[in-house]
Amino acid sequence: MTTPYILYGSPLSPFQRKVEAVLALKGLDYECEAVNVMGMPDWYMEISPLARIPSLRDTTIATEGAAGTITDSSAICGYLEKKQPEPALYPDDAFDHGRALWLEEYADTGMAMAGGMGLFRPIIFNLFQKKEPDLDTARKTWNEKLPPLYDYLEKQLDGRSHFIGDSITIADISVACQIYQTDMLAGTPDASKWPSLVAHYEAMKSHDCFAVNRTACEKILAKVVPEKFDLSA
Ligand SMILES: N[C@@H](CCC(=O)N[C@@H](CS)C(=O)NCC(=O)O)C(=O)O
Repeated sequence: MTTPYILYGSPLSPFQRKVEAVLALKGLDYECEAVNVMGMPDWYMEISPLARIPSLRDTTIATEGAAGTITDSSAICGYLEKKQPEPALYPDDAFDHGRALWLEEYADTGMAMAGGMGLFRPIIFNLFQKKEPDLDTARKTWNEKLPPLYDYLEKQLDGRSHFIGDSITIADISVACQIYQTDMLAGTPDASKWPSLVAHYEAMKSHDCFAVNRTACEKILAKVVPEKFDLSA
């Protein structure tokens, strides 16, 4: 039996992770089709003119070409919320809704620029190309760029289990996806500095909605990164 959704990208992308978590929480089946970010094929560029993963295909709309596809994780998650409203992952209250979108953006832009571009890429892209990992850049990110981002999130959580209300929203998912990106290579942030954030992250990381993506990431990284890097020194 075929599933209605095809997700183009890579499980190592924090943005694909976000979409996978939303699909899982909403109980929607999907298949993954790999797209290499280091050399995107022409057929994919037609779907994603900004050359980004992930993109989602709804095969009930079209099975080939750009028709039936949506690119950008935030657009995809918004689409899925409309397609399958339960469980709701965006707050009903207007102000809370706005805050959830802001925290999603904070994660997707601020955290992704720091952790993705400044830590994950300098290590992983180099390793995939059989070069030495750029640990100087990764250390600078870990010790200087990520802490202020975590300080803000710690204040936002203020000891609570979720960023907004008592259930998972797109804010919780987006932040956890970005922390996982650096956790894969360097471990979790320091719980003595950011206790609420680390407790939130640990709870999110072990949630079933991340299970499929985590297994896929662990499989890919097992050989390339047998041990995490100590970036604290
Ligand atoms: N705003 C986009 C960002 C997607 C994004 O930046 N994806 C990265 C991979 S994690 C990418 O495709 N990069 C391609 C490149 O830098 O060439 C989203 O939310 O989906």
